[in-house]
Amino acid sequence: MGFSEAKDYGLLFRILKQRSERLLRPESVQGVMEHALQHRERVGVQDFVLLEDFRSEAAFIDNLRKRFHENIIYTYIGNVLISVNPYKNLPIYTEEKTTLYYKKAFFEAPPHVFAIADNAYRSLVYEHREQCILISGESGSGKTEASKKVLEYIAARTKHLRKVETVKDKLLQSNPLLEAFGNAKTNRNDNSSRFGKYMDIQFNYEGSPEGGHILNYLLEKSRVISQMSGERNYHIFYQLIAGGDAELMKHLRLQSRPEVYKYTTDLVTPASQKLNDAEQFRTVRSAMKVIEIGEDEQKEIFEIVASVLHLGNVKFVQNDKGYAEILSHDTNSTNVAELLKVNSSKLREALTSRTIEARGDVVTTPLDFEQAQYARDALAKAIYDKHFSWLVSRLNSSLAPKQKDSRDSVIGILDIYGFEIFPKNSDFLQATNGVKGKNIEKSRDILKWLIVEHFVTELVRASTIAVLISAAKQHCCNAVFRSVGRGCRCIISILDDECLRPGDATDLSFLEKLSQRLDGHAHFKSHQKVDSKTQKIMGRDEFCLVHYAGEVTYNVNTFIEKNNDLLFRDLQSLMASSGNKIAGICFKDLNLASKKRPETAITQFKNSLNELIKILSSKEPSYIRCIKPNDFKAPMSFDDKLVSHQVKYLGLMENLRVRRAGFAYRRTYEAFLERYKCLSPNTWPNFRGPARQGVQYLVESLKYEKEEYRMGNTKIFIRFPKTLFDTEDAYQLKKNDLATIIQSRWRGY
Ligand code: AD9
Ligand code: MG
Repeated sequence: MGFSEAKDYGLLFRILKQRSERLLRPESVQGVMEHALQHRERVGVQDFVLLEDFRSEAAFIDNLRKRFHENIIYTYIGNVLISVNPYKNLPIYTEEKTTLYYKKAFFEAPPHVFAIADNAYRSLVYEHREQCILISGESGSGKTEASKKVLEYIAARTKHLRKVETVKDKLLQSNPLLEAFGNAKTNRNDNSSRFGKYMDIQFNYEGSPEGGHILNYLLEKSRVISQMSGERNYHIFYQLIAGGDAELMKHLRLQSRPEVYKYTTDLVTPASQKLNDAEQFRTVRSAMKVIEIGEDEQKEIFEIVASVLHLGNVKFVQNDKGYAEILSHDTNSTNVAELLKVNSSKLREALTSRTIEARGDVVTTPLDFEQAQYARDALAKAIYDKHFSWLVSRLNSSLAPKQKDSRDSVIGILDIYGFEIFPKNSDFLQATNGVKGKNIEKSRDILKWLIVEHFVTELVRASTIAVLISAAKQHCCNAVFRSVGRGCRCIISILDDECLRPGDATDLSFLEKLSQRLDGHAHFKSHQKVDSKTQKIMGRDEFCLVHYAGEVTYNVNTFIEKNNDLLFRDLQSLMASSGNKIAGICFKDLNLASKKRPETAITQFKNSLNELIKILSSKEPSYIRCIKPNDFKAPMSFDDKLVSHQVKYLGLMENLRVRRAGFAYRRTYEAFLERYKCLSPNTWPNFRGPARQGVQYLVESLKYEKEEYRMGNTKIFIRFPKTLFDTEDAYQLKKNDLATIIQSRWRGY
């Protein structure tokens, strides 16, 4: 029942006024407090700043656990959202929940990813500040799910606005498409993102999403050719095999069992998974349709995917001179050649020999058995990787706004494997107090490390040390990125130097240089030293970095090879001649004529990283920190030890400590008065004077102590979170009470 429908406003208002006065009597405030206390006992506090013992990690984890068992997965530290993966579907993303977050301040509704999204959206549309949402957490903690919820919320939030449905559909459908090609089942996550993703959602002047742009980082290429036990290759291979119709399968010469292909043999697929894959394949195709990838393009995409599978099955034999050969009746190589529309004998030649130009002479040398296998796998990786990047640029052309408006602004979402270093206290304090420049300075380092870690993870993924790559301290970051140590070198430049050095650079020679140059650095330990934590002597091919939450040992095996990222020239030029248009485009951009050495992987990565930093530096960040509650992907299971580790390396305790100091909460007088006016007889039901005066009445009625708040020019600043939350609790109770009165009075009429 709304006020406008009430017949006797005067009577109604008198009743409400009396009730509100009664509610504000000391004994009823007492009641509210008791009620709130009981509630907190059971479900914990919704913002960690309310914890009595805010320095205790045990209390922190206790609060997370309590809430988790009540199916409350979100908690704040001020305006940072902590999310614990529930590993089950909760009814918290309904339309009703969505509308609950429209135009709300954080403390006005239970913590939620929608609140982060709404806050970013409002800052963008009403205050014209560009936004980015940085999502961090370990693999399987829920980053990608959170990023999807942000997108869904924004789509729902803007549904009343005109003409943008197709753009929103495209933005939403970009997820299943990219996930099919860039996600895979790993031991930690059945749908693990194997690439970093930064997505801009572009808005027009009235706040409607008008387009989008995606940047992708470092797809895990090694997965295309081999996977760890229990893991799978990229989803699309299995989806195509399970869901492709007979005609397509015939065209692609594919059999319906992934086990027959070397690149997808490692895991026998259970029937239920096959059904799911087939279903997902339909989703992928319909996503392609929405994104306006036509039938012809789709066919070419699947030809590329199938050609990678056939390529994996190409077998070599050793001829009597000890060189590799492909038998002329080998159907796998003919399949590849036909699907990619390249000359089949040239393909066989390129896979078994190598042309080198030296001082104007062209020399072709045959490859031995191992080199040929390397060339084949390198080709498979290159095809898949370049094709993935092509897909992203294809998506971008479809997502590009039809008309570029100079007033366009964006919200960026960064979902990338890695963790954040936490800024030093003093700087963070300044950042929270609005010194934006400082904050940006800090986020530069955070991001550098974030991506470096991803890169290093990529390099070491094959190694035996499945360590959580943890957040780095600033100086550790320096060791990797900046000039430190003797001779002023950092790990990256030493690696590049070694890769570019003509002659016999090896992984071990790289390690040797590293040990010499970084000897004595507080955060670097060479293999000659003892690993203090585990008390184990490191292997001769290992080094150790001291990270935020512990020491991580890296194995240098294949560092040089991965950084060089070599694909033999013959294969490159053959692929550039492909009649499959997409494959041709993917390889044509390589400057084959250039005498210059191609950029190393790490240099390319540094460039794209700088690009990302530039983009993010101009935006205001919000943070979502995701936590994985157990290692079994199981609902209702909360492993204290595992969570404690994540709380440490996500720097959450430090975050909380900083948040407790200072007047962390601020609200404009208008907004504060509008929400809480029912809590003072002087401002209820209406207050006609200046908002500042109204708020003054409110704080008097609510008996705020002097040290609890400050009155600014346009805003009230509140020091203790408890003050604010008590006010909010009183408001919630009052609101319910008022609703009951209105309803009962009206029924009586
Ligand atoms: V990785 O670094 O890409 O390997 P993410 O992205 O952090 O990782 P993801 O979002 O993929 O993890 O979540 C893993 C799985 O947890 C999902 O596939 C869901 O099954 C589950 N999950 C995550 N968040 C939620 C949620 N809010 N509600 C329900 C969830 N299930
Ligand atoms: Mg992910």
